[in-house]
Amino acid sequence: PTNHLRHVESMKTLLSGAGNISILNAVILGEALASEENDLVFPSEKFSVQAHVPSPEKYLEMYRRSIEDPAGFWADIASEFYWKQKWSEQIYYENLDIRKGNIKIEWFKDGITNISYNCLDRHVEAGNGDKIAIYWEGNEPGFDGTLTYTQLLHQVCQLANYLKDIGVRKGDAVVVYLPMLMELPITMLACARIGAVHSVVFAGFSAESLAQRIMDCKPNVVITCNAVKRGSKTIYLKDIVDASLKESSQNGVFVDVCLTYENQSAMKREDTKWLDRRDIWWQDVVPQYPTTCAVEWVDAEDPLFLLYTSGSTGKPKGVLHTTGGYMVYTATTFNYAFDYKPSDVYWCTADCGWITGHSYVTYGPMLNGATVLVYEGAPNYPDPGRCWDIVDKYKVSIFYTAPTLVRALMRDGDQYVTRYSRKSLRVLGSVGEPINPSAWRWFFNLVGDSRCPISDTWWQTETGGFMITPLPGAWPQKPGSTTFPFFGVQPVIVDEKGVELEGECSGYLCVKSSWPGAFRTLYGDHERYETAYFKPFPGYYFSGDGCSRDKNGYHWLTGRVDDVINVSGHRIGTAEVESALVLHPQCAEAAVVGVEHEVKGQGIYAFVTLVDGVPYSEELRKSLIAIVRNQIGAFAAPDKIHWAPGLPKTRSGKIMRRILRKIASSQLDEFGDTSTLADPNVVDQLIDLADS
Ligand code: 6R9
Repeated sequence: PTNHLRHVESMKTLLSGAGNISILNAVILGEALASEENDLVFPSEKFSVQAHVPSPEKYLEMYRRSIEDPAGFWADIASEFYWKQKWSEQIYYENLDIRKGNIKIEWFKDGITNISYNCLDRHVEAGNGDKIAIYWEGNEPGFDGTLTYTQLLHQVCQLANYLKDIGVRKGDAVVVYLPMLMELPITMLACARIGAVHSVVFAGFSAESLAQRIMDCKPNVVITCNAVKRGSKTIYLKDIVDASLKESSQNGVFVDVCLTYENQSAMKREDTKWLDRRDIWWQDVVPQYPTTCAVEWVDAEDPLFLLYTSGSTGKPKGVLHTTGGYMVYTATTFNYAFDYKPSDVYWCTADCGWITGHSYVTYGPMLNGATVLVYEGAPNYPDPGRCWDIVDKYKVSIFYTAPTLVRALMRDGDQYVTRYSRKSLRVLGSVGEPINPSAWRWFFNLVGDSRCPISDTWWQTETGGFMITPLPGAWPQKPGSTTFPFFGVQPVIVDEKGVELEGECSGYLCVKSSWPGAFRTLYGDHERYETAYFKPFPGYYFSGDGCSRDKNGYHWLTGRVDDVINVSGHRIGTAEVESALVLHPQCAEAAVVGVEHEVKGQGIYAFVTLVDGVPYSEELRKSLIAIVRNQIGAFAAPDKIHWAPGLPKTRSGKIMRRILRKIASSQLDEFGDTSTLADPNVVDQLIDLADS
């Protein structure tokens, strides 16, 4: 058997010894238990018996089949969807080994389908058209709306018809810069319906970042809204789009149409700046189109969307996902990892501007015909009890969020949680960064009343869907561990030479063989795709994460091992922040590292060398932070600027980030080997300036 199968066997032995009721009670009561083996949180019997995967044995049986007979395993699942034409005999083709030629991944080749059809029409035709597809909750309490599956289908068709009418064709890119209005999933599904490739840009990105993405994929149409309120702040999105379109046109990329939704609760149309030949109000055109629209049938390997993410260089990577494999994979992972039942009300707090919103606000849930809650506002507005207010209002049963929010709410105090019933909750979820055991326990004990398993899902923009995740009800959890791989996924931990490690180990997390939801390329740059992900450890997909595996086979993610930092679950390349800083005329050089942050997970710590003769000042510090906000977005603003007369470099001029990380986290006695430093005095200067 594979390495992982052996681990599962050892876990079974563990379970047979630990299934005693006193441990179970102690864990459920949240008592601190001394030994590691006792640090297991068991699902209740009541939960397990009703779960899709009720036991380790069942998991093992399904997992084994998914590895030994991937074709049979995935064909059975794929058959539940509508295919205009079935895929060819060979269900998948892959070459993940760079030594054997170009990297290529294909699933359900020659299959013809449409994901929008499978998200909408399929449910309506099955008689579920009256089921609520979207509950929408506005920023202001009391401001809300709903759409049934039939209504959602109609709205999607109207927009699809409009887009076709203005000339959007299969394969064309459409850039979307919208907040969490119902119009965001509507837009994604409308693009997919006509075979257009959506590129959703998180509406917290700056004009500069948006322009960069527009120039990369050259859409004819951008879809936005005039403004949005988040908490007590109003954000003028249309102004940001205007600035980005100005910039892109100066660089020769012209967008014909800017379709703008009038978000009346935030801004009136009269107050919106307008360019007549380009800007069109959504409400003036879209509702006039027919509510039916023939589907554009696409090949399983036709692109579905582009989503830019950060890498270790300054230029964001356009991750490209295709249709068939992504469809089957997001639907299946959603179903199992959340133990989804048709009666569930599901809420994922992620924004559709990130991969979590793509796979687990829109596609995964809707492929399952789920009722999805979409929340426009900030999770702590008007007070830190808002999430639980919403949970009670809609009887949310599956709540999926990020550790940064859990930690923030934990700090605000238990009274905001206990004020609400939360009785409807059944399953909790976590994503974006490692969840520390104390936050895990608070989430489990307080929010979920020790009743709801937590699915801590490890995955990435690149993987399309969950890779290592608990299956609630199947086995005990260890707070902070993402547990075991999903069906069809073969994670391996390798050392720096790329040798697969066995048993209890720690190293670089890679994946052997493809899975249906894997990304197929980086848009316009297949070479970078190969170099960044498949060259570091030949034969494997390299995730960029560190990971250890304990003696029971549980996986523990330890964070990025590349120059990417994770701030509140958002991936930010240190090089991106550095490139922004050096645009400042008084900044000579910058080096950015991540530093532990109580709420955000990691904070951004920037060492800045000024141009000769420029004095340090508070004003300058502010303008350096402002330049990052303007270049990337507010979420990437440095938490700390550390003045640096010089940076620690090797004699060949390479910045020694290891030392900078130590200085940033005040671990001043642990520099390790500094003998390769070109000028050792630099370190002392930096320490002296730490608090200035
Ligand atoms: C889905 C998403 C991916 C990076 C990934 C890793 C971190 C995500 C995690 C986790 C520990 C988890 N990450 N989920 N680390 N435990 N459950 O977040 O995609 O924005 O591409 O970020 O996030 O470092 O490599 P993306």
